[in-house]
Amino acid sequence: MNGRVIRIIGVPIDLGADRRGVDMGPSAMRYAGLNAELLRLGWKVEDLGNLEVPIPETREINNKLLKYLEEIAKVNEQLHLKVAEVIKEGGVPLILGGDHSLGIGSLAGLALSGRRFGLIWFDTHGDYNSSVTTNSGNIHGMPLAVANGIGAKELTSIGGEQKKIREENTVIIGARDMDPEEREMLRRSKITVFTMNDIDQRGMKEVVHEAIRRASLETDGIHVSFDLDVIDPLEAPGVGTPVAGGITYREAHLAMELIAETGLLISMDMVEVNPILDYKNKTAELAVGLICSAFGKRIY
Ligand code: EXY
Ligand code: MN
Ligand code: MN
Ligand code: MN
Repeated sequence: MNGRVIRIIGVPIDLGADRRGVDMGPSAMRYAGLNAELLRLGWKVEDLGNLEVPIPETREINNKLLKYLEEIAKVNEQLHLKVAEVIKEGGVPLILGGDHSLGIGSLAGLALSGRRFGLIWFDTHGDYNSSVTTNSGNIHGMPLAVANGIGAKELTSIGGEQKKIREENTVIIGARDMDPEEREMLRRSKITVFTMNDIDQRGMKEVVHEAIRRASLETDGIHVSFDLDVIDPLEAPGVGTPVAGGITYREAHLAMELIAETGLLISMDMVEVNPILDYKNKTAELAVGLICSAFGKRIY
């Protein structure tokens, strides 16, 4: 490997999701042998441990449209500073979730680091809601909108007032469950959305090549935000918001292998592993396998 260090940051947060348990995702992925596997690939690895996630005084919700806003803002404030620090030191941030609300901090940290990055967001969902459009009030359904400057100021202002992503360099892959308003907002944006139908019709190889082309246009690297619920629940049961008809185990690995081949991967989130809903740590093991494919594991 090129001497760069992968720095692992655990974010044991479940406040952005409805189902408890996803806060144990970082432990489940470590338990599945993440560090040893990356070392075996020749990477230098430094595990920075877990960020502190505040325990809310009560689980009763005071803001039904932005549940646990203060706590989630605090965690993402910490995360964005850590991500920027790792990038500035020439390291590779690998952020383990925890629910997808951590995407707010990852993307704000990348923006703070000054890198011009493209974004490939693997997800069943658009994660493009705000307090105006959400039906659940769960902030893990909002991070991509927040990164595009849409939503609660407490979240969009983390890392500065400016938008953290460029729409023309942002691609969603695997969408199959969007809320009506977020779908409209995405349609009006310049973000590219590849649905499951696109993957069925064009194949994962063509979709990923197109995604890489867009994410690398006038940027100096790609951030991958991988939400494990993009994979079919039959192969990844341990997720908080499963939706039938997802991508296959092999399509997911092919996508990671194609991205690895570009040499453009600068950082990665792996989120929404919920060990309580999993079967014998199968989903966490798949997550570790996908991380290794993204960081250059060769089958042959
Ligand atoms: N769109 C729904 C909502 O906003 O509640 C579901 C969001 C699920 C978000 C998961 C992390 O991808
Ligand atoms: Mn998501
Ligand atoms: Mn999702
Ligand atoms: Mn609504």
